[in-house]
Amino acid sequence: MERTFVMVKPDAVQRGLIGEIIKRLEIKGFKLLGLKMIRINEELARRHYAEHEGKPFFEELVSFITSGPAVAMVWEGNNVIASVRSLMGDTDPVKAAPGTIRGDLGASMSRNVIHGSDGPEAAEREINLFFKETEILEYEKTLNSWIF
Ligand code: 3AN
Repeated sequence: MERTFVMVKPDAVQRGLIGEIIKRLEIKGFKLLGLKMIRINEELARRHYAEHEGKPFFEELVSFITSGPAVAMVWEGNNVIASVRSLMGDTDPVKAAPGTIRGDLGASMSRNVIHGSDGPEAAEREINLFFKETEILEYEKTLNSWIF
């Protein structure tokens, strides 16, 4: 089954939104396989956001993402990558639809509370960047046949 990497960004940790964000993925029916609180260092931030290097917002993005603790997670489910992207909403919280995580909780493009992989290659790359294999748990959820 498909897996994705999700991060509760430092702004959301400071605002007390960890539980709210996890709840939205949990009640959708996805399975949490790995979770840890981390303080991202500059090297990891630059690798994670390598595709944005050179863009005007890149340095501010690195500085923001390293500015405080974040919560890194691996989630599993049918079409979990696209589904998490739609739960997240548009990158710009002003455009994100009400009901989405960014639409309800986000304030600005540079403080948009959550990251989720944007495709299968990114998901694999990001999961490997943040998690060791032993930190990802495999287990059965008996409810799965009622969800998918
Ligand atoms: P998404 O997180 O929706 O996949 P990306 O991959 O385009 O969006 O951008 C990665 C992150 O870079 C965003 N989550 C956001 O924090 C930041 N970002 C993107 N575009 C801008 C921008 N124009 N100004 C400030 N920050 C931006």
